[in-house]
Amino acid sequence: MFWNRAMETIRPEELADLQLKRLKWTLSQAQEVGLYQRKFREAGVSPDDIRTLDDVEKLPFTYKPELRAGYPFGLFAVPLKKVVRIHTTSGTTGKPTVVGYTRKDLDNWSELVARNMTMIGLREDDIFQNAVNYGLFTGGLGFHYGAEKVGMTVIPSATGNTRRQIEMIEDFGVTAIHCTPSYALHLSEVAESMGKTLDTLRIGIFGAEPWSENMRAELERRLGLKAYDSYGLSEMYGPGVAFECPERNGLHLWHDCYLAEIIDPETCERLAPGERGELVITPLVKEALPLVRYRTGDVTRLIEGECACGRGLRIERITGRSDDMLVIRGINVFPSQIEHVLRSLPEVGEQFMVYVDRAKHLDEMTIEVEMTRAGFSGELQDLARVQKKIAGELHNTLGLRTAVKLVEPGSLPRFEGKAKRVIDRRRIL
Ligand code: DLL
Repeated sequence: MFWNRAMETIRPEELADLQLKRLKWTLSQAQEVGLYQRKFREAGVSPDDIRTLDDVEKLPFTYKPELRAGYPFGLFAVPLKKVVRIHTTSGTTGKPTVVGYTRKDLDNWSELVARNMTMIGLREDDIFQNAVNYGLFTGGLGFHYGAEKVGMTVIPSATGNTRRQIEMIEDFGVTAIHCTPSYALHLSEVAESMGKTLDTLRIGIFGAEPWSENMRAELERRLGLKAYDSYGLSEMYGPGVAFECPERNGLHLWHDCYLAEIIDPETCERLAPGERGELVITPLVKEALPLVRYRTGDVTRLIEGECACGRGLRIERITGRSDDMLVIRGINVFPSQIEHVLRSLPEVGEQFMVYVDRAKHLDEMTIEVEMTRAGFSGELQDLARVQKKIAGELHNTLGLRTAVKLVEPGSLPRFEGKAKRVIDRRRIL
């Protein structure tokens, strides 16, 4: 079933014309932004040089740290009065990345999410529990409005209180649930311990973090539903960039709204069709925050050719990152953010180490922090105060609780070459 059959099954020649027209429009939007005026000048290219879709290779890439320069609203291509909502996502250091949406952006976004949900057979008579964070994270409101657009009965349950979530599924006869795959696994475990079988559930939408085919099999077995992968990123509105159809052989990337390229992250050269590399996206319809060749950092490959469902372009499930970003309980964390916080605290010494573990299906982050000599020889209650302060500062910046362990100066490993400060001990099932 289609939400927008014309766009979802558009013929390749027509699609190319549409993409080129929209690319040119996006570049004219980008011209409104100081960052792009400068970047185009430095690259010696003008939007008028773009005559074919392949000319996109003449354009400069946009890197996440560049978004920081415009904090908070400097990258918007429209006056603030046209921006009706903002979301944020992790930046690479102290301040978050801010994403603005015009009215039209919100309409585009909910349409894309509605397409996803219709594609997997969700309808007006479905009861949809949206068990993700409803704040600045795009997964909450993004799916909420998409599901309402389809006409489903939406339960904005948000996160937390797993037993209550399970009661809601049972009491309201929930047919579809959206959450991170790791939370879904936790939910299944708690449901089992409560002796609940959650028979009404038929569809699970899982995303915002990497997961695997084994995890899909486990979730389907334990929750008795069909599980679908959902990919997106805040810089591209949020969820709704690519989504699995019932064939579940790759995720359909909405080609009328996003122009996808795959590059070698080291050489920045474009790779041949089918090769695996970093996904670079130029959004084609974004008004408030236009972006040009945005380096997502996500590793995947393009799957060309038509799918049995009738739709076009697909990407394979995201298999990794080309940078050091961690996704912890659906929240993106850059080690540079941790470093930024720690370096701003006088009690903290030279080194730190970050350990990521999965305990009972949920991710935990532990940060070992070397103290300064003076800090470490202080009273025990001082140490407890410092530990609390560090954990508080990290929570403020990362939006995530971390366990902080203070250690003696000189006790953490020193690196001769590239420091390896993050040890990810999770095994993605
Ligand atoms: O995670 C948007 C989203 C919400 C997607 C709900 C799906 C469902 P950000 O917080 O900006 O946005 O994080 C984006 O998360 O660049 C990927 O590294 C990772 N990610 C998102 N979806 C998937 C997925 C939302 N299905 C970053 N598989 C992206 C693997 C994913 N990684």
